[in-house]
Amino acid sequence: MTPLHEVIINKNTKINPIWIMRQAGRYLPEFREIRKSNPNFIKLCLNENLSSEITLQPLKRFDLDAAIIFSDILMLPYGLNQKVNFEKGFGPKLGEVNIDEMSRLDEVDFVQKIYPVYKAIQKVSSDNIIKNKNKNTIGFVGAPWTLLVYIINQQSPKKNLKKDFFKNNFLINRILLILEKFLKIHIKNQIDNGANVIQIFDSWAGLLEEKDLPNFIYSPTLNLVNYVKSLNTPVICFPREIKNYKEFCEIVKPDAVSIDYNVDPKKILKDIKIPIQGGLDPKILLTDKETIKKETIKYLDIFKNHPYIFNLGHGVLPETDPNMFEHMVNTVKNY
Ligand code: 1CP
Repeated sequence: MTPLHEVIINKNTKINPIWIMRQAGRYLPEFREIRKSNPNFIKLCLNENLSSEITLQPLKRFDLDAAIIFSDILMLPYGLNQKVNFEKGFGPKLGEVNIDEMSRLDEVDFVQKIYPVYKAIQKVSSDNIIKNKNKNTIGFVGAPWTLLVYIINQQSPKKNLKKDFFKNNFLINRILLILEKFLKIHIKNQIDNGANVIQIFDSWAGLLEEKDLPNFIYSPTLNLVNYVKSLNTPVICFPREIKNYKEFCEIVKPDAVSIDYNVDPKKILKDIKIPIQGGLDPKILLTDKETIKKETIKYLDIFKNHPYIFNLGHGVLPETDPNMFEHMVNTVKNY
């Protein structure tokens, strides 16, 4: 069994596997080199040779226990024929929603449009670095709520969330139903091609008020979690900055939960029984070796009698020095 499966399925507390959100990409010079000659991000994700190579880059440098496939949560709206562009210095820009066209889309056309993502998963999961070394290939999707945010807002809500976001209830409900259908298809294809853990990223869960959580987070995510479980694959949820992780876990029941860096690790340890992942503030990697070691060990100490997967509390920052990243990985491995 892989170390990740040992922790998630067998609740092993003796080992601390490690992988890092956004480990493939921005902070690595070998990624920037490829990116320089591939200005179109979507096209890069759809180039299975390059996207599988990028996926494996961090595993060639560091002793990580899993690869996360180099793709993006916005490949889903792209597959649904919404225009998606990534603009330098701005982030994602999405086109208008054509709900009738989206409703008519069939499974074959969707899968065909993003097929190279699945080919890349096949390549990664059968590579010797993964297969012979007992490591996982992590597939992922954006949670329905976070995807809805991008689809309707047409850009990151970090910049601004449309004032009339919730106005068209009918449209929102139609999109949520379409997302449910195609997220399941996307998950199934990733698993069929070699992904053996699924992570659901709900990066914008923290935008919602408590009264809206059942409708937009609990119910649609529970539905997906049950679907992944039915495919005998462990599922990790990352409801970033949600007001109440305990309630989320009791209702949605993922196999493991990833915590953000605002969560008090000692408190969550008392609140939550399922395996926990992550937590360390990515900004710690911008400090010095001593601080990195101290903060990394702090998390390992707190969770030493709890099934725990080491990770950060959000993605690794682009300005991170790979040597500092390595120092963190080695601290975990030598613990
Ligand atoms: O070179 C570049 O400019 C591209 C930067 C980049 C990269 C490397 C983007 C644009 N996406 C990715 C890859 C990516 N995205 C991965 C690959 C695997 C990995 O190493 O982890 C994953 C898992 C994602 C997931 C993703 N995309 C999330 C969820 C996680 C999170 O960080 O909260 C989100 C919200 C996105 C949307 C997205 N993709 C890229 C940008 C700039 C954004 C918008 C972020 C925002 O709204 O602030």
